Amino acid sequence: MRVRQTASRQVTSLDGVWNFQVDWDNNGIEKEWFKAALSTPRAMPVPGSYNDIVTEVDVHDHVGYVWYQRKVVTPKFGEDRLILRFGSVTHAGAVWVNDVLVAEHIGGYLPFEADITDYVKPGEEFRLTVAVDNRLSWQTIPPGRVYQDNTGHTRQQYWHDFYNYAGIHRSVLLYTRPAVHVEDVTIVTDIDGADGVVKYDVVATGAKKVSVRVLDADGKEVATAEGAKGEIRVKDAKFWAPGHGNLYTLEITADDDVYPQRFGIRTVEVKGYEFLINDKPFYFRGYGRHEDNIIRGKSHDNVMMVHDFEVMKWQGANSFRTSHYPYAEEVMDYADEQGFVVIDETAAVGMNCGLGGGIFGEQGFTTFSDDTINAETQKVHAQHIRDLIKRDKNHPCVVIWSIANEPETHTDASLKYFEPLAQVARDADPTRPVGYVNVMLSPPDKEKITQFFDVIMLNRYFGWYVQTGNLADAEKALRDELDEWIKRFPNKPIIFTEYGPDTMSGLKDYFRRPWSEEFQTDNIGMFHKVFDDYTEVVGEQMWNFADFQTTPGIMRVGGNKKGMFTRDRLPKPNAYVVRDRWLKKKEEQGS
Ligand code: E9O
Repeated sequence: MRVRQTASRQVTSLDGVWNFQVDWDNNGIEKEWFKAALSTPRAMPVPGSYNDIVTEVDVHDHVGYVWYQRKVVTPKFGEDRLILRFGSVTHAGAVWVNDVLVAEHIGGYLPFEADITDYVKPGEEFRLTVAVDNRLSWQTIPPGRVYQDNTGHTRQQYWHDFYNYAGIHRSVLLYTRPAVHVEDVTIVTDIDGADGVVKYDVVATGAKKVSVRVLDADGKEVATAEGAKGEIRVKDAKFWAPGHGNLYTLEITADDDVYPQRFGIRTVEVKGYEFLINDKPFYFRGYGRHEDNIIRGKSHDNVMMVHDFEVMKWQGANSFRTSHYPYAEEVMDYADEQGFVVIDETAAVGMNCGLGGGIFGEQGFTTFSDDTINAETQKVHAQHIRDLIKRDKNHPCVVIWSIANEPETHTDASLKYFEPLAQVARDADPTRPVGYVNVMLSPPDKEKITQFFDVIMLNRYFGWYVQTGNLADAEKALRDELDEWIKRFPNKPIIFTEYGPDTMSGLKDYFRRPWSEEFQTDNIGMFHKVFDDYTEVVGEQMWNFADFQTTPGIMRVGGNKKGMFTRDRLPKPNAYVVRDRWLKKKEEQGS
């Protein structure tokens, strides 16, 4: 659960400038670096990706462990438990309090905690050490591979486009919590006329008494109930809706613990080709995004977060996808507040060797095989889906779970791999549509898994990766493929989750050729013209909100340049054209 300051929970932030050291030989754990102060520390901000903060290429490109360390004064915690919480450590973290290993976690985009009560004393100082490993394997989500190059350097390969930023990317908190406490709550809402129906289910092991109060946005009590589980009616409710971040709080009291869980009253449903929010057809306008910023890398930063939402609102967007991993909890909270609609995606990206290290690579190589992605990966992936849903289930902004981006889905092995995973998502949350994002290598005639999902999400690059620069052919190919999807998989709304060409900001061209600003306008305009002809298409999320950093590649110029905005969030000319379109749509659609 999100950490909240309440009468029963005291929160201390451990963010700041920590000590940092690269583990060149990746043997710090055997050498027990956690048992003493780091030998040659340098400064490193937390949260932050370390990669672009430094200037040495060896640190930037290091494959393996780096260490973070700081001193912490233990607050008074009385009879309570004292908990350490990391918003995310990318990709694996081991945490020591003095000499004691208190947590180990794999998975770079989700939070984890450690109960450190038994290892510290109030008022005393302790040494907090974190070993961070940026290595990926075939059994991690996302996958990757570590190898030695010809000169003996350790390198890492992965099949996703964005740069593998690493470090302690989100806030580190220390908080107190009563031993008997609210461990979890699930809130599901329905609408009945003008009223909201709120079903809640609290987990508070050992609690003698659980009661809840529903508070409106002003903190006024609007309903109460007794018991860990129940149904509450909120009279004349203010519904959460796209563009309307109306929120309530379920204030839970379990014995001595008080926990405020925010929620919104709204419904989501797929009906034929319609995507309904509160029974009204919704059309997605927006982007796939990245947690990516100059110098900060993948670090969460409130300045950048609020600015990005301002820019998205300026353009008339109403939604985004958390491509290609769970975003910071602060972002999900803010999307709730701003009434933004979110497609919430796991970190299952790059599970497609057909796309190679760059775009075209080891074609014909099967991704889902014993020596690559296998049953163990599937287990990790399933757990990751459960953890994401557990973290984000109470966010009204989340309307679709996307369980993977562009995986291989045209082989029998991939069918075997994904069928149970779709079910894992449904079991974890029976209330929201589930989908996955399809790649061009699996067109409708080859595709094998769409039947398990509620929506069709497509990443399409006609006119860019194929029919490059030929928009007439590109348009035909796009229409033909859309017709084929509708024929083979009817009654599933189609959302375009990626489209658009790389565009160098400032590159002008009378001939409107690929890479120019003119071409971005033409290519994206072609897609939009086609979307307008299909009622089955219920969303356009272009790729990408902003230019972002990648691994080096012959198709990358200082990163991926498919942004609507530059990496420092300035509009390319196309952004104004799309703004006109989206503001018009916003007026027509009311959100
Ligand atoms: C994923 C995203 O993270 N989709 C990629 C994006 C890109 O710009 C990347 O940034 O490259 C596009 C994959 C396109 C594959 C096209 C294959 C065409 C073969 C027919």
